[in-house]
Amino acid sequence: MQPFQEAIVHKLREMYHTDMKSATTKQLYNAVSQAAMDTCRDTWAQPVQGKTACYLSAEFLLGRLIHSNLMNLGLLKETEDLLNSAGINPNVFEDVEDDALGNGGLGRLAACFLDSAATQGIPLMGYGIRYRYGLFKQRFAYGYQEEDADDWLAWGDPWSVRREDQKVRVNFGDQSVWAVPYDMPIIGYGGKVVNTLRLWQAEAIQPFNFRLFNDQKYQEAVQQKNDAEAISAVLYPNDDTDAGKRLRLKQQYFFSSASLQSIFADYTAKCGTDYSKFAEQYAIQLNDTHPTVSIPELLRLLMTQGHMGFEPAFQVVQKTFAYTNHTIMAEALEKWNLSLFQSVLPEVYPYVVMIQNRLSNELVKKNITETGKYNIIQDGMIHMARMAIYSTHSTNGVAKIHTEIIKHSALPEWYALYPERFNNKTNGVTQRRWLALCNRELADFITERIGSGWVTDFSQMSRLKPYAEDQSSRQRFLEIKQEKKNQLADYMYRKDRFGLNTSNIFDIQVKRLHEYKRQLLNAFSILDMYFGIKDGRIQGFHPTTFIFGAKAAPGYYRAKGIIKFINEVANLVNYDNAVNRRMQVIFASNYNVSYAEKLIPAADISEQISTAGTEASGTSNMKFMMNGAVTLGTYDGANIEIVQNAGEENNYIFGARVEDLDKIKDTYDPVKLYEKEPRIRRVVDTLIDGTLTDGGSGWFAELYDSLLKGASWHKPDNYYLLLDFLPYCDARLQANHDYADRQAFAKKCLLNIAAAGPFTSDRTIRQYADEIWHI
Ligand code: GPQ
Repeated sequence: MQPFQEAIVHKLREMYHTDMKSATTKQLYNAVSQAAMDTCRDTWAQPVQGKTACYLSAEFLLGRLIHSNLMNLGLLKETEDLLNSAGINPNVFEDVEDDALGNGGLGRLAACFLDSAATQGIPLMGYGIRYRYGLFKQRFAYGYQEEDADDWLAWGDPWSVRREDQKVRVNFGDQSVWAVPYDMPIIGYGGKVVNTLRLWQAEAIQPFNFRLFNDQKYQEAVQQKNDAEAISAVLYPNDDTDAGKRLRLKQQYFFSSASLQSIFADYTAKCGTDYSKFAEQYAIQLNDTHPTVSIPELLRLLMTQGHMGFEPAFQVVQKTFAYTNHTIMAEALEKWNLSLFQSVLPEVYPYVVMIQNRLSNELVKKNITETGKYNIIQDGMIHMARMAIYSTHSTNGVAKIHTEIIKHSALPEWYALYPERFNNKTNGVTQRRWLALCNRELADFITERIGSGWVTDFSQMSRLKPYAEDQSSRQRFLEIKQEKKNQLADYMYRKDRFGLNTSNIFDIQVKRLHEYKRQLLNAFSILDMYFGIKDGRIQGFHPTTFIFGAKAAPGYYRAKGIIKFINEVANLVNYDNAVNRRMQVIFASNYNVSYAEKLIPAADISEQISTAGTEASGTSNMKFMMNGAVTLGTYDGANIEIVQNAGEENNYIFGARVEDLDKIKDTYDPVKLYEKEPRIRRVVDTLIDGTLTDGGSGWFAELYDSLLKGASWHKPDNYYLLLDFLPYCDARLQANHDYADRQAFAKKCLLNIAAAGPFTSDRTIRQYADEIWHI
């Protein structure tokens, strides 16, 4: 036995008095994880030399850790051999809960950044919240989404270390709590560097009040404990929308203050009490505006504990912080009600006022009299993005088009004032989780041809390009794609009793459910194909399985209506014997990171169909690309950079572009399109003509109205579904037609894989380190 295998056996004995043969999955999971933790403890304890970057984020969507950690430590194979030799299926850990402390792209990006930084030896510490319950689990009941709490701790938490000695106190207007850090090792590939993710848990200062208990006031006796724990109890399930809730503001200040206090104490221990050089030791990146209250918090610490004057303290703040914007959608821009902010954070509010006063003076100096667009405090609200842009030295977007939109249409007044602050950092994803781990067959294929250097240097992927011309490589690629489809089919059968037809094209759209991402457009187009096949209008259609995966925020009723609609479309199609050998529609429930790792490698077609100008970047588009799917998408977010690199001729781009939409936005009339085009009318009418039923909820009629009548807060069809409908259907049928030439299609896929080099988060994080943090 190898030493690590022995360590696992030893852990089983020590922790559970058991052995490989009798251990439960949970025991095995904890023993293997603990044994792996032991191997990296010494490396983890190494102090960081020089400047540290801190990534503050309300979400870290890590996904399941056991396989990635074992892979990065080089212990995956040994572990699997041990399991095999004990007669245990090496897939056992698939039953282990996925870690879900994030909503979608923003949280997953943070996780990719941690992996990439540790792999490249960049000292990056993550700071966030240890939610007791992560993102809800999704079930369908009669086609409606239902939510259950995500009790991720039920599996234990072997990857965290509670650091009781490092807890700090966080004060609100009406309560004071402990923030207790739980540290997780972030193990770089090769295991040479181990960074830290620090997640804060809220706990009561006085968990139990005996005086109240003695007075028989049982509820009141535990009130403080309940109120404290409420702060880190649950992740807000909104993606790309501002909840604006008191508890949410408490969460934001809770982890911001705890992190800043901890960083401040580290600086003091290292450099003493001269805080003027703080920014030479720490760079702090704000992942969207959620941690922006860190800005007045650092100011407060520098001025009260560091005894600095306002101006020098502000200089330090500005040099320390940088801000990443992840959306231009108005509903996501965070604003806090002034009186709410004052009552929750009375000790912080004065520092916000000081920042506002400095801004006011600067605007006067620059002769700007129209200050309404700039003011941090305006109309009874505190504008967090304004505070973030004003008080930091860098504001970045997450794809080229997104950064241009920020500069020229979302925040042009700020760009005019501080053009030098604005920069782009196109997102990326880690090829270790999203290729090496989730698609080992394709990873081997690549390594056999260009060596294994791509695992840590993804620019080497371009060396695959010649193999796109090689018939036997294309054949092998097709075999691998088939194998991944078979594996997905097995998995989905076990999970949901879906019977996927694995000889079909797999056409997949997986992401959060949002109107701007246009899952409804996808469903309409499926209906159009369904009618077209039935009517004989569509001939020579290559059988296709359409797969959706998406969670809707529990309070987002339109999104829930769209889920119900897609499930009804699935019923209609799947039970119609006239078409169901040619089409299948599947809605995978509880889509999450682990599900993505199964779905993405099996895809032929990657659906990226957001309205041009709405998806800041997108990151699943990159995951699909590196797994050899072609993109069927709009000219939006990182799709643009993807197809520019891989060739438009190897992808399927359709629909209106930002410039087109700018021109028509005041005159656009979806009703005209609806009246003119029978195919549009037919699919839209399924919302109200009884073809499909919403079970009396009224949701489908509401969707119908959203397209043709609008609502008090938006114009009809504000995401231009009807405008892009026919071009989308055409592009989709073109891809379907092209697929028939399997060799030619495989060539497109291979060219996409070979062009994926720039879309690694290794490149992205290197750019943050070089251009923003100077590390
Ligand atoms: N994104 Cl503002 C989220 O996942 N949640 C959010 O609250 C906000 C943005 C996404 C964004 O929609 C995607 O286009 C990006 O690729 C992703 O952030 C990472 O930047």
